[in-house]
Amino acid sequence: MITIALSKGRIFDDILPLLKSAGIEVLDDPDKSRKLILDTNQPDVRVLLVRATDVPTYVQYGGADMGVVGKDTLLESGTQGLYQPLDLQIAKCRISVAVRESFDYAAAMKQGSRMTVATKYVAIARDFFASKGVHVDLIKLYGSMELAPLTGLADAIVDLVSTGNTLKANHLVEVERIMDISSHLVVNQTALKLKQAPIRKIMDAFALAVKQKD
Ligand code: PRT
Ligand code: MG
Repeated sequence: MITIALSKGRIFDDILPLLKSAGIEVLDDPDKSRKLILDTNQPDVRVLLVRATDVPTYVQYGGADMGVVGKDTLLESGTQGLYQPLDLQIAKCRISVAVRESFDYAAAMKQGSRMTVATKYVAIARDFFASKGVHVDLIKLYGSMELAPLTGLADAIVDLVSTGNTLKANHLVEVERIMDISSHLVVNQTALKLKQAPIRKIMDAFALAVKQKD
């Protein structure tokens, strides 16, 4: 049995064509069913639905053999014991700094000044501002980061952006792009040894499909 950990939403939607290229079709629709373990047309392949941030944990401890997870989540959670063979080029976005339209970001980035930054991505934000030599006070949030500058909780946020519509709707502007993000395949190292043939088959099909797309 090969168990693949996925999160609902954009990663699930974007991985379906890649699974199909590996001959795998998920039989349940996660939006309609309450099942957390989904069958596929392959009797020896199943899909686990877990929170995006839990995918590395499931794969690291062998609860799943492989999984798909955003680079943002990998960077933030650490990747010990995870084999990361492939950038799948799906669920693409960027991680950026955003502030209120009226906020003077350039002044706040001058040496000696202090800025408060709210984010779910504390590690990524800390590394980024440290590399710029700017002192920031970080506030950890778990969602709706856009509210922080609007309520005075923080001067800036570090968050994922794809179309930019969410920032715009909340009168925020993207002032700096920290890095581009896409989702990666992660594989449990022991599973790769014990179930090498079926895992390699899926990895190779994914790699080919990614290559053919660009
Ligand atoms: O939602 P939940 O708390 O369960 O977990 P999650 O947010 O980690 O999962 P999910 O499914 O929302 O995101 C999974 C992965 O998708 C992330 O880890 C990213 O790698 C990737 N991804 C790609 C995105 C986006 N694009 C994205 N736009 N994740 C989140 N967003 C957010 C963005 O922050 C904004 O609030 O979607 C909103 C809309 O974005 P705009 O710019 O198009 O308006
Ligand atoms: Mg989300």
